[in-house]
Amino acid sequence: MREVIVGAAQLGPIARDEPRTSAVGRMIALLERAAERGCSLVVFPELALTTFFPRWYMEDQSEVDAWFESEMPNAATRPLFERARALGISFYLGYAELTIELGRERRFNTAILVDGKGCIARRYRKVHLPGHAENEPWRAFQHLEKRYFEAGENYFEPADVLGARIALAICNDRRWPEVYREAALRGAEMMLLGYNTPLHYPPAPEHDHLQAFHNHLVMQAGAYQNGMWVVGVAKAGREEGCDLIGQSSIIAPTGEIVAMCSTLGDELAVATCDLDRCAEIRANVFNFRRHRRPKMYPLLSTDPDEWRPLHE
Ligand code: CDT
Repeated sequence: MREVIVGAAQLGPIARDEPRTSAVGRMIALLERAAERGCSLVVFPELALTTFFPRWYMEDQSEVDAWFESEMPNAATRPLFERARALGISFYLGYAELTIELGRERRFNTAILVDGKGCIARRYRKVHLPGHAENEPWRAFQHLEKRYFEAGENYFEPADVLGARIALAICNDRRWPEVYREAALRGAEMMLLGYNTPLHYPPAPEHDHLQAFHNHLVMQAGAYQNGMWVVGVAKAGREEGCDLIGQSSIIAPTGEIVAMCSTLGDELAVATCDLDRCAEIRANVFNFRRHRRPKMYPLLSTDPDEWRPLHE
C-alpha cells in the first residue's frame, strides 16, 4: 500500500473587498485542521486568494491587474507557504498569475503544487477557459475568463510528490475527458482540481438544476475511466450575489466518492488514498496497453479547423 492522506479544503465565499491576508488566514486554519487529521496533501480551490473576479466586466487594465499575483509566494501568501512547510504538508493553490514571458505581460488562471519543503513542484495554467471575452449585459453575471486570461499551453504531466504521480487541472478542465486520459497516459495516479462553478449557467439555464450532478458525473467518470484518484475542491456559497456549488469530493479510482463536504462554507473533507488502488482499474478493464485502440481515434488530437471526413 502507498497511502497519502488527502484533505479537500473547500472555501466558502470570498467577498470582493476581502483582503488576500484574510483568505490566506482561512486557508491556514484549514491547513491546521488537516494536520490534526494526518493529511500530507491539502487541495485548495481555483482562484483561492480572491473573489471570482471574472464575473465583472472591467475595462481598466490596472483594475484587472489588482486581482493578479506577479510573484509566488508573495507577502500575502508567504505565511501559507511557511506554515505548510513547518507542518510538512504539500498543497495545491489556484491563483491569477501575471508574468512577463516572451517579452510581454501574460495572464493565466494558474494552479501550483507546492511540496512539503515549500518548493513549487508543478505550475499548471488552465487550458480550457470557459465563458466569453466581451461584455454580455443580458447575463445575470459575466464569465469573462476568455477576456482576462490566456489559455495555458502545458500538457498534463504529473509531478512526483509524496511518492505519487500527481497531475493538476482547473475547474472547466474537469469536464473534458481528454484531460484525465492525457494525464493517465503520462502516469498520473491522482488529479487535483480546484473549481468555482456558478449554480446558474446563463446560456442554458434549463441545466441549472443539474450543476451538482454534472460536477460529480465528470469527475467520477474521469477517475474510473482512467483508474486514478480525483480530488475536486470548490469555492462555494453565495459570493457577491452569485451562488457557487460545493460538494468538494475525493473520488477513488473505482469512481466512488469516498469523502465529501456537506456545507457551502470553509470545510475539510479527508480521505486516505491508496495509490496502489489505481492498478485495480489499470491492470484490468482499463489496461491501456492491452485494450486501447489509439489508431482508431485520430481526430482526438486534431485541430477542429483541420478536421476532414474520415473517408473523404
Ligand atoms: N471557473 C470555471 O471554469 N467555471 C465553469 C463555469 C461554467 S462555464 C461558464 C465550470 O466549468 O465550472
